[in-house]
Amino acid sequence: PQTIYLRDYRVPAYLVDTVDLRFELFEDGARVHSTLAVRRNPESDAGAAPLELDGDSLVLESVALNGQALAEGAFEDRGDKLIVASVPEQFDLTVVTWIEPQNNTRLEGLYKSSGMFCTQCEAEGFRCITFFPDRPDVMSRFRTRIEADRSAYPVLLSNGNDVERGELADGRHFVTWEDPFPKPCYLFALVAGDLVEKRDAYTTGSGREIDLRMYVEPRNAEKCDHAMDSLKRSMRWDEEVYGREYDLDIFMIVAVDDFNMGAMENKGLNIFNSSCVLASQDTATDLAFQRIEAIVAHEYFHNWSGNRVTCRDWFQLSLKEGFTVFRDSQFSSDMGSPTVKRIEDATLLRTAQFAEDGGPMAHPVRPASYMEISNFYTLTIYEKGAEVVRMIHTLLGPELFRKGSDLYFQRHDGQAVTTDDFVKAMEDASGRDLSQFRLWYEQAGTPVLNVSDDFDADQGVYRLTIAQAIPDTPGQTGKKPQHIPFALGLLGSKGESLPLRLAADQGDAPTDRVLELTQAEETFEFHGLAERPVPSLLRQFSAPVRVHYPWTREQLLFLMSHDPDGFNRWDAGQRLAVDVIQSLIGTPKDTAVDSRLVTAYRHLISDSSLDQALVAKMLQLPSEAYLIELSDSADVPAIHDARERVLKHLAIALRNELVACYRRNLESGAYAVTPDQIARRSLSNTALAWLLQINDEEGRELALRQFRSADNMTDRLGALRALVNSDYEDDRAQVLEAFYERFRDDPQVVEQWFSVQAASDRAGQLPQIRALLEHSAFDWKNPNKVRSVIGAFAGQNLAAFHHPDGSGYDFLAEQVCRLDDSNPQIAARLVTPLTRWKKFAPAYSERMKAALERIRDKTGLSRDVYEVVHKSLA
Ligand code: DPP
Ligand code: ZN
Repeated sequence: PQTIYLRDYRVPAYLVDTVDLRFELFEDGARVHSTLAVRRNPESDAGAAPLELDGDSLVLESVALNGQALAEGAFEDRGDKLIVASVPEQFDLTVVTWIEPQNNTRLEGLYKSSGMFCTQCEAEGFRCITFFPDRPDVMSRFRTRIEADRSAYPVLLSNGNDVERGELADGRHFVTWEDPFPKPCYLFALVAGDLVEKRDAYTTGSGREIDLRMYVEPRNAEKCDHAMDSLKRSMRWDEEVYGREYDLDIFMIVAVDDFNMGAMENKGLNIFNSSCVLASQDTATDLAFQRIEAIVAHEYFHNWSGNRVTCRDWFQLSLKEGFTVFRDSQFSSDMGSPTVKRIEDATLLRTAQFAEDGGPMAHPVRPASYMEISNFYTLTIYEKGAEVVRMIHTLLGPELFRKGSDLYFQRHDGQAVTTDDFVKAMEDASGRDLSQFRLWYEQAGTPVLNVSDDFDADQGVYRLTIAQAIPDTPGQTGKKPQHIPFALGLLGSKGESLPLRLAADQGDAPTDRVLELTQAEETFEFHGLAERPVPSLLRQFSAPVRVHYPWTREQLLFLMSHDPDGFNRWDAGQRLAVDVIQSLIGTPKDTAVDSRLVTAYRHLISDSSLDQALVAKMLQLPSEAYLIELSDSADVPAIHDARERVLKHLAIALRNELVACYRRNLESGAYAVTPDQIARRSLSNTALAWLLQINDEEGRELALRQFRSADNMTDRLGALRALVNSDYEDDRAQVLEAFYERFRDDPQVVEQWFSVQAASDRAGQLPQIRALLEHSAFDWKNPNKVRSVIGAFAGQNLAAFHHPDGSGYDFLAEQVCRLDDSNPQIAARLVTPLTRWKKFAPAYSERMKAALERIRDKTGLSRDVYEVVHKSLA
């Protein structure tokens, strides 16, 4: 496979002003008639170059220029390109292709899912539908006519407004859609199926009435309310916070079961993975409700950050994804608990994105090269990209940031632009110089901040010295220091916030401030302090960096109870727990656990005056994945064992407090997804899980009762998970069986049932995983099923996956090879756990490497998997 470089970018030689599509949909295939109004690009110096269109898996039936069929020899069909050597300056090109959606298992382009036709065109799926300049800087107005059997496909949808419909011979019908907004072809969408329609309406700030419609399979008709409400909240929020109003008269959401991604922001016609949009109290957990709200918002926000202003090329992917993730996280923060949201975002970043940034697939937020763009829908592009935007927001403040985003949308509406254009708008609106800040887009790797301090008691001066270093990553060494917003506070011995007075300050000094780091090393002096303070560093996780500072356990305990910054209170607890767990790795079973950890947790569990949402987060011990990420040569079974010992020690010591906590938080009143209720359910289910880890009989009875009587999925699944992860084998089998029998007809719930087992060190050992793959509800063609068994096993059941005999690695390699032929995007995703092989102790890493080599040696490896495997072995 070829590597594509950012530096090779050239403007397109030809532009396409309009696209006229006609789809004839049949059971054995589809015929696509496409007429493009093409003209030479005045900004290109390619002159009368041949016209080159992209294609993939197409059967070409005919080509005509200005209505005249082209003879053999006037064009060349190379499979991945259609080349017309000689074309005038301006012309219509009509291409007819035949495709087979019913056999499309890659789920790119037009395919069938549960009997309906649907599309996924980002990034390069449109070329699987027809020959086209498949690049985001070619923006066209689309008109789409869909023809299909009326009884099997009564609903026919595409982007924009439906302008015409009618009957055809043989029980067929058609609908024509017109999208007035020019768009890149990756935003094209088509849906045809037997779907029920849920309607609602929204009135914009300027008084326009928008028709909101959801289309789902009839069995899901009762699972739409939450997404619809989330959509309306998103529309309101984007008007209030960003001044962005919706622009078409109709906004549609469709749910499909087979989908590679979470959802897709096609103009006016968002297509969602069912698991990211359908919810009811009985079938979806709190987590799912929150995720759905966030994803509906994300896709809706793309209408401006992505669709109205789009990417010039795929190296700029973070332009839309980083910005839109930032926007959806602001939204979620406003809808729920800001501190909890920040903890969740930072946890994902520190666990998974840091791992990516320290591994063989590390790449900058704006990559310089790729082989397969699908491999770059990563945590770095999305989550780190969002952190980069968030840092701009922190540096500019909310008002100037809004000025910057207004300027960006105004300046670039209708254009395909770059991350640099985004930063430039922020600079121009604020007057700030972000030239050094741009390194965040160019340099990969997680900056490491080493912080040291000293206190001069005579002068009352506290000096903080911060050194930054950015590790080497593939293809990048000797990096320059970055511009880092570093929020901090200083605490006095009674827990009071001390003034942060720098030498240059006049007047009152703040107790919370953001330092701007720009040098490899710099020292800040805080004046007027009577005693040595305890530093609270990187408050709110103000930058995606690692901070090293030698806090003592006493200081961490102090910050856990006194830091006014909720995020850092949580972080102090995490650091303490990490320290305690790490010190136990590889020690004898009876090594004592620091009793101060027990005291701290007792306080958290018992003091109901604390913010319960924060407490629910603080009670979660650092995950195995995070502990692995923090180590250089991980021995996973040893990490698993040490973490479990700490958990059991806490559970035994706090047994009575856990029972009391469980009872105190038992649900009363009607189910609602509010921060308060979410916290209560999280606390009671954590208590239950801990009690079952120590074979507590009362805990067992509470879990069984909760399983039977729960009126919502969070509690039902909480009880199920606690029992599945316990030593009560008979109960485990019974609840698993009962759960399946009740929900066997609901794919989203069956997926949860699969992953509870696959992620469990009790129910998810390799023979059991293999049995799940044989289960009648498992379906290799459905990405959600693959993720819920194979993904959950390799990503969450870490002690089983890292079995010392290497069987987990071999298993994963086998499944990757199997999936590579049918769905390369999903296969490439599944490789991820193996790419981290250098992180593990030699006995493990050698076997992981061998598994990667086995995948490498498969014949006919897809470009997707090829890139991941070869980069990992390089
Ligand atoms: N569907 C993906 C997202 O919304 C790609 N655009 O992030
Ligand atoms: Zn997105």
